[in-house]
Amino acid sequence: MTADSSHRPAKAGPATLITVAPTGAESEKAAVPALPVTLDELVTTAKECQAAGAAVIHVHIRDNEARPTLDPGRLTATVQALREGTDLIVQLSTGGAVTDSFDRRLAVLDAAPDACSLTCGTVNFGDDVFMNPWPFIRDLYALTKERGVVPEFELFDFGHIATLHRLLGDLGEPAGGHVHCDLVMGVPGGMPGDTATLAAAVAALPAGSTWSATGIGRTTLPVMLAALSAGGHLRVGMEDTTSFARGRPVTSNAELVSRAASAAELAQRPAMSPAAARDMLQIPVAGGSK
Ligand code: KMH
Ligand code: ZN
Repeated sequence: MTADSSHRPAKAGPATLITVAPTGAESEKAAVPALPVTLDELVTTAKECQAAGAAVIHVHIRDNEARPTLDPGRLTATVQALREGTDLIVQLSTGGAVTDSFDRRLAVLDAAPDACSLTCGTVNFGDDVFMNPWPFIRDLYALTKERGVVPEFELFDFGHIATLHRLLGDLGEPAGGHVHCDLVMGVPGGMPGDTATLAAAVAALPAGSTWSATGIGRTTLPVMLAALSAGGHLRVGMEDTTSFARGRPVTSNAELVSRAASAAELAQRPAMSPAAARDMLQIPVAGGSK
């Protein structure tokens, strides 16, 4: 892997990696009753999503009042429960909620997940600001390397791609040696979720990297279709959209994964198994060899 941007990113393999982001930190349970917020709900959702074609789960957790939390004990219990109940790659969010401190976000790695999100820059986030200054990005990346946790680079805007190149240039390759990115598109304040933007972003990614894309809200379908047509992978889930179609709320995360798996099948790049995803992302099975 090199951080040289003069080459195109690696072509995707024959299968499509589907990540499910089932909960997020923004939606309220009262407004979105189908949102999984308890550990039982999360594990049930995870099993359904694995059966529907997901290979990775991007996890935010909630407290007893269904508010977002980065409580270390809860995070550890969540990682364990997901490992016991599924084969999914467990990717904890280090983004948390916009109100979470940098220290709390770094401490997410104490739960020893397989993988974690790592956002490569600050971005306006609706009426809020999702803060990711360079020193924090560096510290978090250094910690992922120290702990052997594989990062997924979350890119909300083009400046984040430049920062990813800087990060790889300064600190070297990630744990596992493979760079995987997620283009998060359509956030109010970030890059728009359309085909032209996706194509330009993909062209700027580090050589040899793989990538997925997710479109927030109404950009979900355009981004999914653009990503498949460009050879990328997919992230879907109720973190990113709570509407399945105009006027029709999402009833479960599994239906979003099923729709993504059907689209991938149609593109003749069917959903990737968790084992194949571990191979692609260079993530060993927890407690064993890869
Ligand atoms: N909840 C957002 C403020 C991540 O998980 O790493 C940040 C986010 C990104 O969802
Ligand atoms: Zn997230």
